[in-house]
Amino acid sequence: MSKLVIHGFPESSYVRTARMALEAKGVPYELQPIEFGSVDHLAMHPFGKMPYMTHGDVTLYETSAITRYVDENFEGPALQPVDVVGRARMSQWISAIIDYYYGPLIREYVIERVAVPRRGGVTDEVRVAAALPIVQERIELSKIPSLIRRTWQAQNFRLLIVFLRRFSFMSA
Ligand SMILES: N[C@@H](CCC(=O)N[C@@H](CS)C(=O)NCC(=O)O)C(=O)O
Repeated sequence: MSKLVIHGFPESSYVRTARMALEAKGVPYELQPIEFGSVDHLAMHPFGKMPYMTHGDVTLYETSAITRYVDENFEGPALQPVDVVGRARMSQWISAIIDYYYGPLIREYVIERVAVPRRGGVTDEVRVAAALPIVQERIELSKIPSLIRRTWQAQNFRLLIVFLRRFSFMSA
């Protein structure tokens, strides 16, 4: 069987989520960098993002599609609940993380505080200060720690990535 390849850069939260699913399932894979915006990249991901996946004839983009494929195509621990309500909650959380957490935690906070200075820029402290109360409020609203304790499934990869990055960069 052909090797599964995740195309993207290791720093990306989305790439990490796909890789965590592969690691949890015990599926061997390769990580290959992308020439961002190239004809080859856009041929595989028409919206010009990462990651995308290739596995034999199967090509996929969108992290949720990749993690679902990995879960359902390979042996190993299940990454999705078996019951209907559990799966619906998983989708609810994936969607909520993308819509309500990713922006303030990663785009407004981590990227501004960490990635911008690493690239030689200057952090926009006003932007960071505006993001912090939103982040705090959303953490409190969502009772996230109890969610993480209860299950070890696909939605938690996204959560963990977002929160690990937030916490590891907290003092940056
Ligand atoms: N909906 C996509 C989003 C992927 C995404 O936004 N990836 C970011 C990396 S963290 C990206 O490619 N950013 C580069 C850019 O927007 O130019 C998914 O779930 O895979």
